[in-house]
Amino acid sequence: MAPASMSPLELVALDQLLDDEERAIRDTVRQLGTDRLRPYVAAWFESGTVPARDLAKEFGGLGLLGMHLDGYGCAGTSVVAYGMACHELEAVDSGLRSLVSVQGSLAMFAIHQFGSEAHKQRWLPAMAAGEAIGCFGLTESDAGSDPASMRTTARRDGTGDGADWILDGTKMWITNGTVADVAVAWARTEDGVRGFVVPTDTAGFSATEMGHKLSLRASVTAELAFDGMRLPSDAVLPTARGLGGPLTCLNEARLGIVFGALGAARDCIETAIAYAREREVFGKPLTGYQLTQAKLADMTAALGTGMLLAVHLGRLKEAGSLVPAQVSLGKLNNVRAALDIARECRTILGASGITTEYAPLRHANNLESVLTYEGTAEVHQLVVGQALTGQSAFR
Ligand code: TGC
Ligand code: FAD
Repeated sequence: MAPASMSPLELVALDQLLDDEERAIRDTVRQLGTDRLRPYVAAWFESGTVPARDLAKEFGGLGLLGMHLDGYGCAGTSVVAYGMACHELEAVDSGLRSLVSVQGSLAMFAIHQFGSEAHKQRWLPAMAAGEAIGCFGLTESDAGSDPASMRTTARRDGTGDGADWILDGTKMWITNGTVADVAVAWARTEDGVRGFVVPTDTAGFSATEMGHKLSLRASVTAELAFDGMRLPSDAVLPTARGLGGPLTCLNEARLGIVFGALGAARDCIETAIAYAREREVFGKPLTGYQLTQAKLADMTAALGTGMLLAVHLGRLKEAGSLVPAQVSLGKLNNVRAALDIARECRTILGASGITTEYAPLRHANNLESVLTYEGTAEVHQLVVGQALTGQSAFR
Protein backbone atom coordinates (compact mmCIF):
# COMPACT_ATOMS: atom_id res chain seq x y z
CA MET A 1 0.00 0.00 0.00
CA ALA A 2 1.31 3.46 -0.88
CA PRO A 3 2.09 5.68 2.13
CA ALA A 4 -0.38 8.52 2.78
CA SER A 5 0.74 11.82 1.28
CA MET A 6 1.47 14.86 3.46
CA SER A 7 1.10 18.52 2.64
CA PRO A 8 4.37 20.52 2.32
CA LEU A 9 4.00 22.27 5.68
CA GLU A 10 2.92 19.10 7.51
CA LEU A 11 6.46 17.87 6.88
CA VAL A 12 7.83 20.55 9.21
CA ALA A 13 4.87 20.17 11.60
CA LEU A 14 4.25 23.91 11.37
CA ASP A 15 0.96 23.61 13.24
CA GLN A 16 2.83 22.64 16.40
CA LEU A 17 4.45 26.08 16.45
CA LEU A 18 1.09 27.88 16.35
CA ASP A 19 -1.34 28.36 19.21
CA ASP A 20 -5.10 27.76 18.93
CA GLU A 21 -5.88 31.35 18.01
CA GLU A 22 -3.16 31.45 15.35
CA ARG A 23 -4.41 28.21 13.79
CA ALA A 24 -8.00 29.49 13.86
CA ILE A 25 -7.04 32.77 12.16
CA ARG A 26 -4.99 30.87 9.59
CA ASP A 27 -7.95 28.59 8.85
CA THR A 28 -10.40 31.50 8.61
CA VAL A 29 -8.23 33.34 6.10
CA ARG A 30 -7.65 30.13 4.11
CA GLN A 31 -11.42 29.65 3.92
CA LEU A 32 -11.86 33.27 2.84
CA GLY A 33 -9.36 32.58 0.08
CA THR A 34 -11.14 29.46 -1.09
CA ASP A 35 -14.66 30.89 -1.00
CA ARG A 36 -14.30 34.58 -1.83
CA LEU A 37 -10.96 35.23 -3.52
CA ARG A 38 -9.67 32.26 -5.54
CA PRO A 39 -12.71 32.10 -7.85
CA TYR A 40 -12.01 35.66 -9.06
CA VAL A 41 -8.31 36.33 -8.66
CA ALA A 42 -7.10 35.21 -12.10
CA ALA A 43 -9.70 37.49 -13.70
CA TRP A 44 -8.58 40.42 -11.53
CA PHE A 45 -4.99 39.75 -12.53
CA GLU A 46 -5.87 39.52 -16.24
CA SER A 47 -7.97 42.67 -16.23
CA GLY A 48 -5.56 44.57 -14.00
CA THR A 49 -8.41 45.64 -11.73
CA VAL A 50 -9.29 44.71 -8.19
CA PRO A 51 -12.39 45.61 -6.12
CA ALA A 52 -10.21 47.15 -3.42
CA ARG A 53 -13.02 48.91 -1.54
CA ASP A 54 -15.17 45.79 -1.28
CA LEU A 55 -12.16 43.71 -0.30
CA ALA A 56 -11.13 46.21 2.37
CA LYS A 57 -14.58 45.97 3.95
CA GLU A 58 -14.50 42.19 3.79
CA PHE A 59 -11.00 42.03 5.30
CA GLY A 60 -11.99 44.63 7.90
CA GLY A 61 -15.05 42.60 8.86
CA LEU A 62 -12.77 39.66 9.63
CA GLY A 63 -10.45 41.83 11.71
CA LEU A 64 -7.49 41.48 9.32
CA LEU A 65 -6.63 45.19 8.98
CA GLY A 66 -4.07 46.38 11.50
CA MET A 67 -4.74 43.08 13.24
CA HIS A 68 -1.52 43.02 15.27
CA LEU A 69 -2.09 46.55 16.61
CA ASP A 70 -3.81 47.21 19.95
CA GLY A 71 -6.86 49.38 20.57
CA TYR A 72 -8.76 51.72 18.21
CA GLY A 73 -10.79 48.83 16.77
CA CYS A 74 -7.74 46.70 15.98
CA ALA A 75 -7.78 43.00 16.84
CA GLY A 76 -4.53 42.92 18.85
CA THR A 77 -3.45 39.46 17.66
CA SER A 78 0.03 37.98 17.92
CA VAL A 79 2.64 38.83 15.32
CA VAL A 80 2.63 35.22 14.13
CA ALA A 81 -1.17 35.31 13.66
CA TYR A 82 -0.70 38.37 11.45
CA GLY A 83 2.07 36.56 9.57
CA MET A 84 -0.12 33.51 8.96
CA ALA A 85 -2.92 35.77 7.66
CA CYS A 86 -0.38 37.29 5.23
CA HIS A 87 0.70 33.76 4.28
CA GLU A 88 -2.85 32.70 3.43
CA LEU A 89 -3.70 35.90 1.54
CA GLU A 90 -0.52 35.68 -0.52
CA ALA A 91 -1.29 32.02 -1.25
CA VAL A 92 -4.10 33.54 -3.31
CA ASP A 93 -2.22 36.55 -4.72
CA SER A 94 0.54 38.90 -3.55
CA GLY A 95 -1.68 41.84 -4.49
CA LEU A 96 -4.23 40.90 -1.82
CA ARG A 97 -1.53 40.61 0.84
CA SER A 98 -0.19 43.97 -0.35
CA LEU A 99 -3.55 45.62 0.26
CA VAL A 100 -3.49 44.34 3.83
CA SER A 101 0.23 45.08 4.40
CA VAL A 102 -0.01 48.66 3.25
CA GLN A 103 -3.20 49.29 5.17
CA GLY A 104 -2.17 47.64 8.43
CA SER A 105 1.60 47.64 8.61
CA LEU A 106 2.39 50.88 6.83
CA ALA A 107 -0.47 53.41 6.97
CA MET A 108 -2.19 52.26 10.19
CA PHE A 109 1.07 51.39 11.94
CA ALA A 110 2.50 54.85 11.14
CA ILE A 111 -0.54 56.54 12.67
CA HIS A 112 -0.65 54.11 15.62
CA GLN A 113 3.06 54.49 16.39
CA PHE A 114 3.70 58.15 15.55
CA GLY A 115 0.29 59.85 15.33
CA SER A 116 -1.44 62.22 17.74
CA GLU A 117 -4.46 61.00 19.72
CA ALA A 118 -6.65 62.96 17.27
CA HIS A 119 -5.05 61.16 14.26
CA LYS A 120 -5.65 57.80 15.92
CA GLN A 121 -9.28 58.53 16.80
CA ARG A 122 -10.01 59.97 13.36
CA TRP A 123 -8.47 57.23 11.25
CA LEU A 124 -7.71 53.93 13.00
CA PRO A 125 -11.22 52.62 13.78
CA ALA A 126 -12.40 53.39 10.23
CA MET A 127 -9.27 51.83 8.74
CA ALA A 128 -9.55 48.72 10.91
CA ALA A 129 -13.12 48.27 9.69
CA GLY A 130 -12.06 48.74 6.06
CA GLU A 131 -14.28 51.80 5.73
CA ALA A 132 -11.24 53.99 5.07
CA ILE A 133 -8.25 52.92 2.99
CA GLY A 134 -4.71 54.16 3.56
CA CYS A 135 -1.58 54.38 1.45
CA PHE A 136 2.07 55.07 2.31
CA GLY A 137 4.07 57.43 0.14
CA LEU A 138 7.81 57.12 0.55
CA THR A 139 9.24 56.19 -2.88
CA GLU A 140 9.81 58.81 -5.59
CA SER A 141 10.87 58.41 -9.21
CA ASP A 142 14.49 59.20 -8.29
CA ALA A 143 14.44 57.98 -4.69
CA GLY A 144 13.55 54.30 -4.23
CA SER A 145 16.26 52.34 -2.45
CA ASP A 146 17.70 55.60 -1.19
CA PRO A 147 14.75 57.41 0.41
CA ALA A 148 17.14 59.91 2.03
CA SER A 149 17.41 61.53 -1.41
CA MET A 150 13.67 62.30 -1.59
CA ARG A 151 12.69 65.63 -3.14
CA THR A 152 9.19 66.09 -1.77
CA THR A 153 9.26 69.05 0.60
CA ALA A 154 7.08 70.35 3.39
CA ARG A 155 7.59 73.95 4.48
CA ARG A 156 5.87 76.05 7.10
CA ASP A 157 3.65 78.93 5.96
CA GLY A 158 3.35 81.39 8.82
CA THR A 159 4.95 81.62 12.22
CA GLY A 160 4.76 79.61 15.41
CA ASP A 161 3.49 76.13 16.12
CA GLY A 162 0.14 76.81 14.44
CA ALA A 163 1.65 77.56 11.01
CA ASP A 164 0.27 75.54 8.10
CA TRP A 165 2.41 73.14 6.09
CA ILE A 166 2.78 73.34 2.31
CA LEU A 167 3.68 70.08 0.55
CA ASP A 168 5.19 69.91 -2.93
CA GLY A 169 6.40 66.82 -4.77
CA THR A 170 5.44 63.47 -6.26
CA LYS A 171 5.53 59.87 -5.06
CA MET A 172 5.65 56.84 -7.35
CA TRP A 173 4.63 53.19 -7.15
CA ILE A 174 2.21 53.79 -4.31
CA THR A 175 0.01 50.79 -3.47
CA ASN A 176 -3.68 51.69 -2.85
CA GLY A 177 -2.91 55.25 -4.07
CA THR A 178 -6.06 55.95 -6.14
CA VAL A 179 -8.43 54.24 -3.70
CA ALA A 180 -6.98 55.74 -0.53
CA ASP A 181 -8.92 58.04 1.78
CA VAL A 182 -5.75 58.93 3.64
CA ALA A 183 -2.10 59.00 2.62
CA VAL A 184 0.80 58.85 5.05
CA ALA A 185 3.29 60.95 3.08
CA TRP A 186 6.94 61.49 3.90
CA ALA A 187 8.64 64.78 3.03
CA ARG A 188 11.83 66.69 3.63
CA THR A 189 11.50 69.61 6.07
CA GLU A 190 14.05 71.96 7.58
CA ASP A 191 14.08 69.55 10.57
CA GLY A 192 14.71 66.45 8.44
CA VAL A 193 12.22 63.89 7.12
CA ARG A 194 8.71 64.16 8.63
CA GLY A 195 5.51 62.21 8.02
CA PHE A 196 2.12 63.81 7.23
CA VAL A 197 -1.40 62.47 7.54
CA VAL A 198 -3.05 63.63 4.33
CA PRO A 199 -6.79 63.22 3.71
CA THR A 200 -6.92 62.56 -0.03
CA ASP A 201 -9.72 65.09 -0.55
CA THR A 202 -7.29 67.89 0.35
CA ALA A 203 -6.96 70.51 -2.42
CA GLY A 204 -3.66 70.03 -4.27
CA PHE A 205 -3.62 66.23 -3.88
CA SER A 206 -4.01 63.98 -6.90
CA ALA A 207 -3.45 60.27 -7.58
CA THR A 208 -3.07 58.63 -10.97
CA GLU A 209 -3.12 54.87 -11.49
CA MET A 210 0.01 53.39 -13.06
CA GLY A 211 -0.68 50.90 -15.85
CA HIS A 212 1.30 48.54 -18.07
CA LYS A 213 2.32 46.31 -15.13
CA LEU A 214 3.33 42.69 -15.74
CA SER A 215 3.34 42.03 -12.00
CA LEU A 216 1.01 42.69 -9.07
CA ARG A 217 -1.83 43.31 -11.48
CA ALA A 218 -4.47 42.52 -8.84
CA SER A 219 -3.35 45.58 -6.89
CA VAL A 220 -3.72 49.33 -7.30
CA THR A 221 -0.40 51.10 -7.94
CA ALA A 222 -0.39 54.88 -8.30
CA GLU A 223 1.56 58.08 -8.61
CA LEU A 224 0.71 60.73 -6.01
CA ALA A 225 1.19 64.44 -6.54
CA PHE A 226 1.20 67.18 -3.90
CA ASP A 227 0.90 70.52 -5.66
CA GLY A 228 1.32 73.34 -3.18
CA MET A 229 -0.94 71.31 -0.90
CA ARG A 230 -1.87 73.19 2.29
CA LEU A 231 -2.20 71.14 5.47
CA PRO A 232 -2.97 72.31 9.01
CA SER A 233 -0.12 72.37 11.51
CA ASP A 234 -1.42 69.24 13.24
CA ALA A 235 -1.19 67.11 10.06
CA VAL A 236 2.39 66.19 10.94
CA LEU A 237 3.07 62.90 12.76
CA PRO A 238 4.37 64.39 16.01
CA THR A 239 6.81 61.69 17.09
CA ALA A 240 8.34 60.58 13.77
CA ARG A 241 11.65 62.36 13.29
CA GLY A 242 14.09 61.53 10.51
CA LEU A 243 14.29 58.53 8.20
CA GLY A 244 13.95 56.18 11.16
CA GLY A 245 10.19 56.99 11.09
CA PRO A 246 9.33 55.43 7.73
CA LEU A 247 11.96 52.71 8.14
CA THR A 248 10.35 51.62 11.43
CA CYS A 249 7.08 51.15 9.53
CA LEU A 250 8.87 49.14 6.86
CA ASN A 251 10.11 46.65 9.48
CA GLU A 252 6.46 45.81 10.20
CA ALA A 253 5.46 45.25 6.60
CA ARG A 254 8.66 43.39 5.73
CA LEU A 255 7.97 40.84 8.46
CA GLY A 256 4.52 40.18 6.98
CA ILE A 257 6.24 39.52 3.65
CA VAL A 258 8.61 37.02 5.29
CA PHE A 259 5.50 34.89 5.95
CA GLY A 260 3.49 36.02 2.93
CA ALA A 261 5.87 35.25 0.08
CA LEU A 262 6.00 31.62 1.18
CA GLY A 263 2.20 31.46 0.98
CA ALA A 264 2.56 32.03 -2.75
CA ALA A 265 5.31 29.38 -2.82
CA ARG A 266 3.15 26.86 -0.93
CA ASP A 267 0.30 27.40 -3.37
CA CYS A 268 2.70 26.79 -6.27
CA ILE A 269 3.93 23.51 -4.79
CA GLU A 270 0.40 22.31 -4.05
CA THR A 271 -0.69 23.25 -7.57
CA ALA A 272 2.30 21.45 -9.09
CA ILE A 273 1.68 18.27 -7.06
CA ALA A 274 -2.02 18.20 -8.02
CA TYR A 275 -1.15 18.75 -11.66
CA ALA A 276 1.66 16.19 -11.71
CA ARG A 277 -0.62 13.53 -10.18
CA GLU A 278 -3.00 13.87 -13.13
CA ARG A 279 -0.55 14.52 -15.94
CA GLU A 280 0.73 11.41 -17.65
CA VAL A 281 3.98 11.52 -19.61
CA PHE A 282 5.69 8.52 -21.18
CA GLY A 283 2.90 6.32 -19.89
CA LYS A 284 2.63 7.22 -16.20
CA PRO A 285 1.87 10.19 -13.92
CA LEU A 286 4.54 12.86 -13.65
CA THR A 287 4.66 12.37 -9.85
CA GLY A 288 6.20 8.92 -10.42
CA TYR A 289 9.45 10.29 -11.86
CA GLN A 290 12.50 10.88 -9.72
CA LEU A 291 13.21 14.25 -11.35
CA THR A 292 9.76 15.53 -10.37
CA GLN A 293 10.13 14.21 -6.84
CA ALA A 294 13.59 15.79 -6.50
CA LYS A 295 12.14 19.17 -7.52
CA LEU A 296 9.25 18.79 -5.07
CA ALA A 297 11.54 17.70 -2.23
CA ASP A 298 13.99 20.57 -2.74
CA MET A 299 11.21 23.12 -2.96
CA THR A 300 9.51 21.75 0.14
CA ALA A 301 12.80 21.92 2.04
CA ALA A 302 13.15 25.61 1.10
CA LEU A 303 9.51 26.29 1.97
CA GLY A 304 9.66 24.49 5.29
CA THR A 305 12.91 26.03 6.49
CA GLY A 306 11.71 29.46 5.38
CA MET A 307 8.52 29.08 7.40
CA LEU A 308 10.47 27.97 10.46
CA LEU A 309 12.56 31.12 10.09
CA ALA A 310 9.41 33.23 9.68
CA VAL A 311 7.80 31.88 12.87
CA HIS A 312 11.08 32.27 14.75
CA LEU A 313 11.38 35.93 13.67
CA GLY A 314 7.73 36.47 14.59
CA ARG A 315 8.34 35.08 18.08
CA LEU A 316 11.43 37.30 18.45
CA LYS A 317 9.25 40.29 17.60
CA GLU A 318 6.62 39.23 20.12
CA ALA A 319 9.40 39.02 22.71
CA GLY A 320 10.60 42.50 21.75
CA SER A 321 14.08 41.40 20.66
CA LEU A 322 13.84 41.41 16.85
CA VAL A 323 16.34 43.72 15.13
CA PRO A 324 16.00 45.12 11.58
CA ALA A 325 18.89 43.08 10.14
CA GLN A 326 17.03 39.90 11.12
CA VAL A 327 13.97 41.09 9.21
CA SER A 328 16.21 41.80 6.22
CA LEU A 329 17.65 38.28 6.44
CA GLY A 330 14.13 36.83 6.47
CA LYS A 331 12.87 38.91 3.58
CA LEU A 332 15.99 38.24 1.51
CA ASN A 333 15.83 34.48 2.07
CA ASN A 334 12.11 33.88 1.86
CA VAL A 335 11.26 36.06 -1.13
CA ARG A 336 14.14 34.65 -3.17
CA ALA A 337 13.10 31.12 -2.17
CA ALA A 338 9.48 31.83 -3.12
CA LEU A 339 10.46 33.18 -6.54
CA ASP A 340 12.68 30.15 -7.25
CA ILE A 341 9.87 27.82 -6.18
CA ALA A 342 7.27 29.58 -8.34
CA ARG A 343 9.50 29.33 -11.41
CA GLU A 344 10.35 25.66 -10.76
CA CYS A 345 6.67 24.78 -10.27
CA ARG A 346 5.89 26.44 -13.57
CA THR A 347 8.22 23.99 -15.28
CA ILE A 348 6.25 21.04 -13.86
CA LEU A 349 3.11 22.41 -15.50
CA GLY A 350 4.71 22.55 -18.95
CA ALA A 351 2.84 24.77 -21.43
CA SER A 352 -0.23 24.85 -19.19
CA GLY A 353 1.94 26.71 -16.72
CA ILE A 354 2.07 29.83 -18.86
CA THR A 355 -1.68 30.44 -18.60
CA THR A 356 -3.69 32.18 -15.90
CA GLU A 357 -5.57 28.90 -15.37
CA TYR A 358 -2.74 27.87 -13.06
CA ALA A 359 -1.25 30.08 -10.38
CA PRO A 360 2.55 29.56 -10.50
CA LEU A 361 3.48 32.03 -13.25
CA ARG A 362 1.07 34.63 -11.82
CA HIS A 363 2.75 34.14 -8.45
CA ALA A 364 6.23 34.31 -10.03
CA ASN A 365 5.35 37.55 -11.80
CA ASN A 366 3.96 39.00 -8.57
CA LEU A 367 7.03 37.92 -6.63
CA GLU A 368 9.19 40.07 -8.92
CA SER A 369 7.48 43.05 -7.26
CA VAL A 370 7.81 41.51 -3.82
CA LEU A 371 11.53 41.04 -4.45
CA THR A 372 11.74 44.75 -5.29
CA TYR A 373 9.43 46.55 -2.89
CA GLU A 374 9.93 46.94 0.84
CA GLY A 375 13.67 47.03 0.09
CA THR A 376 15.15 45.22 -2.89
CA ALA A 377 17.05 41.95 -2.43
CA GLU A 378 20.26 43.94 -2.90
CA VAL A 379 19.31 46.44 -0.18
CA HIS A 380 18.69 43.55 2.21
CA GLN A 381 22.00 41.92 1.22
CA LEU A 382 23.66 45.20 2.12
CA VAL A 383 21.84 45.45 5.46
CA VAL A 384 22.89 41.89 6.33
CA GLY A 385 26.40 42.56 5.02
CA GLN A 386 26.65 45.62 7.25
CA ALA A 387 25.48 43.58 10.26
CA LEU A 388 28.16 40.96 9.52
CA THR A 389 31.08 43.25 8.79
CA GLY A 390 30.28 46.46 10.61
CA GLN A 391 30.86 48.32 7.36
CA SER A 392 28.21 50.15 5.33
CA ALA A 393 28.54 49.52 1.59
CA PHE A 394 25.46 51.52 0.53
CA ARG A 395 27.45 54.53 -0.63
P1 TGC B 1 20.74 55.06 7.56
O1 TGC B 1 21.67 56.21 7.70
O2 TGC B 1 21.22 53.68 7.68
O3 TGC B 1 19.52 55.24 8.59
C1 TGC B 1 18.83 56.45 8.72
C2 TGC B 1 18.09 56.41 10.06
O4 TGC B 1 17.12 55.36 10.01
C3 TGC B 1 17.43 54.37 11.02
N1 TGC B 1 17.15 53.05 10.41
C4 TGC B 1 16.13 52.30 10.78
N2 TGC B 1 15.20 52.47 11.73
C5 TGC B 1 14.27 51.51 11.86
N3 TGC B 1 14.26 50.41 11.08
C6 TGC B 1 15.17 50.20 10.12
N4 TGC B 1 15.09 49.11 9.34
C7 TGC B 1 16.16 51.17 9.93
N5 TGC B 1 17.21 51.30 9.09
C8 TGC B 1 17.80 52.46 9.40
C9 TGC B 1 18.88 54.58 11.34
O5 TGC B 1 19.18 54.11 12.64
C10 TGC B 1 19.02 56.07 11.22
O6 TGC B 1 18.45 56.65 12.38
P2 TGC B 1 19.06 58.02 12.97
O7 TGC B 1 18.23 58.28 14.19
O8 TGC B 1 20.49 57.74 13.25
O9 TGC B 1 18.86 59.05 11.90
O10 TGC B 1 19.94 55.27 6.20
P3 TGC B 1 20.44 55.22 4.71
O11 TGC B 1 20.05 56.52 4.08
O12 TGC B 1 21.89 54.81 4.64
O13 TGC B 1 19.51 54.07 4.10
C11 TGC B 1 19.50 52.79 4.64
C12 TGC B 1 18.62 51.82 3.81
C13 TGC B 1 19.14 51.74 2.39
C14 TGC B 1 18.72 50.47 4.46
C15 TGC B 1 17.17 52.24 3.78
O14 TGC B 1 17.04 53.48 3.32
C16 TGC B 1 16.27 51.28 3.04
O15 TGC B 1 15.71 50.38 3.68
N6 TGC B 1 15.99 51.43 1.69
C17 TGC B 1 14.94 50.68 1.04
C18 TGC B 1 13.72 51.57 0.91
C19 TGC B 1 12.45 50.78 0.99
O16 TGC B 1 12.38 49.68 1.49
N7 TGC B 1 11.37 51.38 0.51
C20 TGC B 1 10.09 50.76 0.63
C21 TGC B 1 8.99 51.75 0.30
S1 TGC B 1 7.36 51.22 0.85
C22 TGC B 1 7.01 49.91 -0.11
O17 TGC B 1 7.77 49.42 -0.86
C23 TGC B 1 5.65 49.34 0.07
S2 TGC B 1 5.40 48.02 -1.00
C24 TGC B 1 3.79 47.68 -0.83
C25 TGC B 1 3.55 46.42 -0.08
O18 TGC B 1 4.16 46.15 0.96
O19 TGC B 1 2.72 45.65 -0.50
P1 FAD C 1 16.29 51.58 -7.44
O1 FAD C 1 16.49 52.08 -6.06
O2 FAD C 1 16.52 52.53 -8.57
O3 FAD C 1 17.18 50.29 -7.65
C1 FAD C 1 17.52 49.79 -8.97
C2 FAD C 1 18.51 48.64 -8.75
O4 FAD C 1 19.67 49.12 -8.11
C3 FAD C 1 17.95 47.53 -7.85
O5 FAD C 1 18.39 46.28 -8.29
C4 FAD C 1 18.58 47.86 -6.51
O6 FAD C 1 18.68 46.75 -5.66
C5 FAD C 1 19.94 48.33 -6.96
N1 FAD C 1 20.61 49.15 -5.95
C6 FAD C 1 20.11 50.23 -5.29
N2 FAD C 1 21.01 50.70 -4.40
C7 FAD C 1 22.11 49.90 -4.51
C8 FAD C 1 23.37 49.87 -3.89
N3 FAD C 1 23.68 50.74 -2.93
N4 FAD C 1 24.24 48.91 -4.27
C9 FAD C 1 23.94 48.00 -5.22
N5 FAD C 1 22.75 47.98 -5.86
C10 FAD C 1 21.85 48.92 -5.51
N6 FAD C 1 6.87 52.46 -2.44
C11 FAD C 1 6.19 53.16 -1.49
O7 FAD C 1 6.71 54.10 -0.92
N7 FAD C 1 4.90 52.82 -1.18
C12 FAD C 1 4.25 51.80 -1.78
O8 FAD C 1 3.09 51.51 -1.44
C13 FAD C 1 4.94 51.05 -2.79
N8 FAD C 1 4.31 50.06 -3.47
C14 FAD C 1 4.95 49.44 -4.50
C15 FAD C 1 4.24 48.52 -5.29
C16 FAD C 1 4.86 47.91 -6.37
C17 FAD C 1 4.09 46.96 -7.23
C18 FAD C 1 6.23 48.18 -6.64
C19 FAD C 1 6.91 47.49 -7.79
C20 FAD C 1 6.92 49.09 -5.89
C21 FAD C 1 6.29 49.75 -4.82
N9 FAD C 1 6.95 50.72 -4.07
C22 FAD C 1 6.28 51.43 -3.10
C23 FAD C 1 8.28 51.15 -4.45
C24 FAD C 1 9.40 50.24 -3.99
O9 FAD C 1 9.59 50.31 -2.61
C25 FAD C 1 10.66 50.61 -4.77
O10 FAD C 1 10.44 50.22 -6.10
C26 FAD C 1 11.90 49.98 -4.19
O11 FAD C 1 12.22 50.54 -2.95
C27 FAD C 1 13.12 50.09 -5.14
O12 FAD C 1 13.27 51.40 -5.61
P2 FAD C 1 13.47 51.67 -7.20
O13 FAD C 1 12.38 50.96 -7.92
O14 FAD C 1 13.58 53.13 -7.37
O15 FAD C 1 14.82 50.96 -7.57
